[in-house]
Amino acid sequence: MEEQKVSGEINRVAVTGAAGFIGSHTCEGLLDAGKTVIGIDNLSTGKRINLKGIGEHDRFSFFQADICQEDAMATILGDFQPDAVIHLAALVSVPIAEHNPDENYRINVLGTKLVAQAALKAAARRMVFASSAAVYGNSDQLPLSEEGPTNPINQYGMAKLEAETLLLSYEKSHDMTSTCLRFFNVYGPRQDPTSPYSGVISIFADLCASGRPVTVYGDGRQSRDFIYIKDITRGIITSATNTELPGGIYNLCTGQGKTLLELLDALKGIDPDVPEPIFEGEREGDIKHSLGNPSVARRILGFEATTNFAEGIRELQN
Ligand code: UD2
Repeated sequence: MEEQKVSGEINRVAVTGAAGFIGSHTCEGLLDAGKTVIGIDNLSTGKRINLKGIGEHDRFSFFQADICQEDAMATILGDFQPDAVIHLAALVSVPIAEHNPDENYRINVLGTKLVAQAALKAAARRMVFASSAAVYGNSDQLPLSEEGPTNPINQYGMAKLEAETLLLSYEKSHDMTSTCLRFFNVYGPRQDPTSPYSGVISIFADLCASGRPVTVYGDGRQSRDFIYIKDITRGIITSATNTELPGGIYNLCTGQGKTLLELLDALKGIDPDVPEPIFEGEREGDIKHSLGNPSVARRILGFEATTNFAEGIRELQN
């Protein structure tokens, strides 16, 4: 942790939500890129085991702290003096956010504000925020584009949208480049499969690995823009560390929809003996298709999701 802040390059990066699925992969990617990293997590849903590969790394330190504790955040970031802050900590469950709107607001909006204020106070030059395709709501104007309308249909999406607005207003009034990345359906190793509201890929991969049948809600022809974790972390890290890139709002997506039937085919390609799926009625409130437009991120960030779907699924079973 001795190396000094050098103006120009981004060397010191703080990551909130570091012990989560996306956070832990992000910390690994930053360390691989030679950065000095601190990870902050209150371990409410994040797990220490996610950091087991980097816990002893000499350029990594972990702090168990809550983003809503203003003093703790000010102290941690003030001591570390990050060049960039990547804010991934959140109340991540859409249904839990729906049932606890105050908690959702406290963590996903006010918590983001506190992190941004602490980042500014610590003179961070860049901030990256984990937003979500949930800000688009149930739009039929596919593919979903940053310039298109936002119309969140749940508390989670509303909070992410409000936090985006807040961060962009900070960018206007302060000397901190803010980048809001709208993640589509992220999948990859370490994603928790245990909740009924976990992402469908983690649930299916987990069931298939133990020879149990999956349940498909609906006819399996619904589609999502599934994006592999390594692509997501590349987008996050580039946005945080490339000082040439402007802030703003960007989709992180592949631009290619995959149906659940295609997902089942990919899983069958790995293990032809996976049991036949059980088909049930559609899940209430489900959307049929979700698809992002990747062209703005490609043009401005130079971002491209390169992981082939079948390869990404194969990585889960290793
Ligand atoms: C996301 C949210 C969800 C809700 C929704 C609103 C996550 C993980 N989910 O769902 O909470 O806010 O956006 O649009 O963030 N499926 C099955 N079998 C299973 C699990 C899922 O068939 O065991 C289906 C599910 O009914 C859906 C598709 O798989 O049609 C994708 O489900 P998902 O929860 O991974 O993602 P999504 O975008 O529907």
